[in-house]
Amino acid sequence: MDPRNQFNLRYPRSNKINMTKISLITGATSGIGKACAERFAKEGYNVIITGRREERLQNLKKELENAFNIEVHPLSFDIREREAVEKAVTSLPENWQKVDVLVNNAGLALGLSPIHEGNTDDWDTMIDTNIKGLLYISKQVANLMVKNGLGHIIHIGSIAGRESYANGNVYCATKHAVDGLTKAMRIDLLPHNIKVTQIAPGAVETEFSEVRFKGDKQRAAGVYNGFKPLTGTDIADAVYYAASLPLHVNINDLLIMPMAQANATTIDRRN
Ligand code: NDP
Ligand code: 8X3
Repeated sequence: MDPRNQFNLRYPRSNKINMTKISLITGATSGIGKACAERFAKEGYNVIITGRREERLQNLKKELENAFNIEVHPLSFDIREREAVEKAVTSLPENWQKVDVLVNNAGLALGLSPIHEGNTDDWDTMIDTNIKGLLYISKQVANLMVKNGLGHIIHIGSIAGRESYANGNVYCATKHAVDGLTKAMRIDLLPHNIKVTQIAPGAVETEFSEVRFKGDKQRAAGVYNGFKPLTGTDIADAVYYAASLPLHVNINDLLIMPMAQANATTIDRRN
């Protein structure tokens, strides 16, 4: 059998074309995820926003509904808790179950230490959030997409998933895992008309470094000294671009860097 024909690809039912689309964005309380929620809402999507900080989710819901005349469904849970993730997705009201786009963005780095001095609690948190959390929500939402016969999963990877840098060991490993899962999921979900994309940024100025350095704002600010980093909006633009392409086109992978950053560790800080 010609392997190109093995999936008997089906295309979306025409009655879906004019329905309001839904995007589910994890980690929408800050940074890249918040910018993605804003961008999809601006484009007329109804959005499901997730994160642990309930008050921020409620504020964002008000803001987006007022600004863009769309609907927002906030879901507050810790993505590391498998049962909480399952409950959140399986209890979505029926009109929120046709998720067109899942943006797997929730994630973090904690610390920057050589392997023999690493904090093992921090390792667990990064692995549980960036890999296991991404898997838990992907399984649940992919199930909905398989039922719908269509979908798009977009992972926020990182330059840290392409290169390992000094003292970044476990964070870099989690983002290498996201890279591997992007490729694996694309294969598994191909027969179900589900696209899988990775958007991998270099330095983006968000709360990321403040989280990595556990509230040390001065050290966090130093990460972006002397050059113009990317913004959450720059990444949201790329995420939306990937999501907006025709059905037959998929962006497999995009590596997006600030102009001043050549690779994970070479940054021109003369400005
Ligand atoms: P922020 O710290 O600004 O945002 C992180 C988001 O992840 C928050 O909304 C946070 O929500 C959510 N999150 C973290 N842990 C959990 C958890 N246990 N359960 C649920 N949600 C969680 O950082 P960024 O916007 O920069 O990071 C977003 C993604 O981008 C991450 O995956 C990061 O690895 C990646 N990235 C970032 C880069 C950068 O330079 N900033 C570059 C490359 C990739 P809450 O705290 O409310 O739960
Ligand atoms: C975040 C970018 O370079 O701090 O993924 O790892 S970096």
